[in-house]
Amino acid sequence: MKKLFGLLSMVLLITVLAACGNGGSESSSGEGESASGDSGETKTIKAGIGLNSDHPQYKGLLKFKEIVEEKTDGAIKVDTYHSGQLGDDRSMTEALQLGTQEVVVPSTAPLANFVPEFSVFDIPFLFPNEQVADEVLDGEVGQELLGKLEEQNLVGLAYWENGFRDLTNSERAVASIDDFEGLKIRTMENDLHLDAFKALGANPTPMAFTELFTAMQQGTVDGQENPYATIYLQKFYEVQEHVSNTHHIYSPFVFLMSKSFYDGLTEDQQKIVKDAAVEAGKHERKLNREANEKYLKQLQEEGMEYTEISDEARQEMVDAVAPVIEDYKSKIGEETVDKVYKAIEEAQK
Ligand code: KDG
Repeated sequence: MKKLFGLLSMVLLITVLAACGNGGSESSSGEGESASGDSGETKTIKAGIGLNSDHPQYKGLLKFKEIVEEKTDGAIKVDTYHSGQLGDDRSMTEALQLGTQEVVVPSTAPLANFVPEFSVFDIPFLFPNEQVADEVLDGEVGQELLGKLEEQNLVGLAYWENGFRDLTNSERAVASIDDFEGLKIRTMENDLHLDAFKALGANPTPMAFTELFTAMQQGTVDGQENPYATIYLQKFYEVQEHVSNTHHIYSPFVFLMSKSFYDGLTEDQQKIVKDAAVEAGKHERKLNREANEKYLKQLQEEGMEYTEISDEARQEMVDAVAPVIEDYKSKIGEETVDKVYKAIEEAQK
């Protein structure tokens, strides 16, 4: 009897341990030996983003899941989390460093707190359009920057797109630099963003995306800046009245993986996750561009007042932030800044 009890306890213990190894995950793909797996044990990727499940970023994440689970025959499964369920960009990135989360797709702006060179993409009015951004990011200098993440225990697998950021607020129509005066604007947690908004005359506050809606609703801030897709899909029109096409910064996303997790994959699996991140990124960029194009109209249909920024007014903004950019060149790293400017020039030829 004692022996039988001992045996039963052992079986129970093994079952519990196997379940823990699965990370208590939500997805239900099969376990077992696979062509791409090394030991037959299923590996689980917890992938989180701050935006909600309607956003193209989440659709991109689902595409990544589909490719990886199919190509590894279920040896790697991907559990996806949206709306900051796992935290904000910064805390999720820290979780990757600690090895308690495997994937996050943050904007490059908060990532500059980990690798300062990423702030090169926070230079206002840097990219003229998405096509040039693609060439620079997917080209030599963009890939070189991804390489710098390794020192931070992170692996940058691909760039995705957040997009050109536009200003919204609940106070007044913003048509020129004068209209920024005193506006309480939430920015991402990034010093260059903060200083650029100060130079425009606004009163900026850095804040995690997960706190933004409530801050606007309660009037802690008057406004924020994000691409139209985010403004619409996160229903910011419920708490914001004005939108202007400031297009002041192009935000890339970086598809990040925890280095300790990546290093534990077989070579085959590393290739699969890398290719999947790139492939899913192409899908995400396409959906994101379609979304940004269609949602300005829908924002107006929801009652937001749209103000067009004239070329002249935009030039005034460019001039106002120029000293800030000068000041940041050495903080970002002159070499990186020069390389990016050169790559932009090349991409326009
Ligand atoms: O999933 C991405 C978001 O967490 C965030 O990067 C969105 O642009 C963003 C912002 O304003 O914080």
